[in-house]
Amino acid sequence: VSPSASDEPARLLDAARAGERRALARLLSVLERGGAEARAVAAACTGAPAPYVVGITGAPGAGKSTLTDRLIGHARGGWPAEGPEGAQAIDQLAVLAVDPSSPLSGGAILGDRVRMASHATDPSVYIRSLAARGHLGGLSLAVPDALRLLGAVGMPLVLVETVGVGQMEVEVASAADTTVVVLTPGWGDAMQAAKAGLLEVADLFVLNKADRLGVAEARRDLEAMVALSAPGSWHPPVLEAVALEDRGVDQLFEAVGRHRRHLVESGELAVRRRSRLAAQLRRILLAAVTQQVDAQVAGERFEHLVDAVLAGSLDPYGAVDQLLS
Ligand SMILES: Nc1nc2c(ncn2[C@@H]2O[C@H](COP(=O)(O)OP(=O)(O)O)[C@@H](O)[C@H]2O)c(=O)[nH]1
Ligand SMILES: [Mg+2]
Repeated sequence: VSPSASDEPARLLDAARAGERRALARLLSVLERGGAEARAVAAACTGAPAPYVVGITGAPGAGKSTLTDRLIGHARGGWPAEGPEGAQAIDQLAVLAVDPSSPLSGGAILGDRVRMASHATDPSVYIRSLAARGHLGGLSLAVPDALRLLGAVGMPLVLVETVGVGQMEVEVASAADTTVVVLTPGWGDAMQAAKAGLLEVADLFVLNKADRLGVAEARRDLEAMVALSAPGSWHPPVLEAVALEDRGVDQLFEAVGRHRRHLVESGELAVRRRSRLAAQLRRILLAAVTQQVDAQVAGERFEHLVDAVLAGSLDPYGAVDQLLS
């Protein structure tokens, strides 16, 4: 029996669950393209466990990819032992490098691949770049779909690196369970982050390139700004790291573990995930409605109504009422 098109996602998902990376890569490509096929993949992932998602964002060149590469190494040791759950193994993990700027994921991601090369041969680490190729709703829909898929194939942890600090990057990064904002001790870096809206979404700050001058000043500026933002039950710590030399990255992973425990114990993880899901449903609805509107506008009836308004026999709102009825 030859498999029908509708069997394809389920078959690929089974293969990906069994560890076939090519099947996983194909499924992610389907999600990037969007459309009916992507919907079938999303449906096949129904009920799958969610991975823990760590977003890593910050200006280009801050050292996100280098830091991510080092984080992989520390994460492979499992979640820290403290807390009610005790030590938990992380038997495999995925890294998604998300690039909203280039629809065909160009040079930036290639450089990232090189900087994450120390895990290239580790079969329990899956590294993939993701760009939205015509996915209706763009990356804001493709990323959650990809995360659900990675959970469905058994990834307990996903690190999501975004390339820059645009609005889309902030949106993607803040859709993580723990959002890490990477800054460097350069003049005005904290100010830039504040402008990009990064201070509000940060759960942890990392001052990377702490081997450079100006770390104390950068910390002072940042802490002053963080103190001004709304106080919650979690106070975002400011950590220092030299990713290049793997300094401070173990403390960073420990802090991610502490934040995760805080979210679980306070019940905030469930609350956050629910509101994220609500936002996703809203975006799907918006995309669907937009598609319907575009179809109306392209139709003959729409043109007739424009003519009617032009001729003075109908007002614009009345015309739209007719379209909606
Ligand atoms: N001096 C110094 N350079 C670093 C450090 N971490 C990364 N870099 C360098 O900064 C550059 C940009 O790093 P990359 O990880 O690609 O940054 P990304 O664009 O944020 O992903 C590379 O040349 C890295 O080698 C660090 O801790 N100290
Ligand atoms: Mg990078």
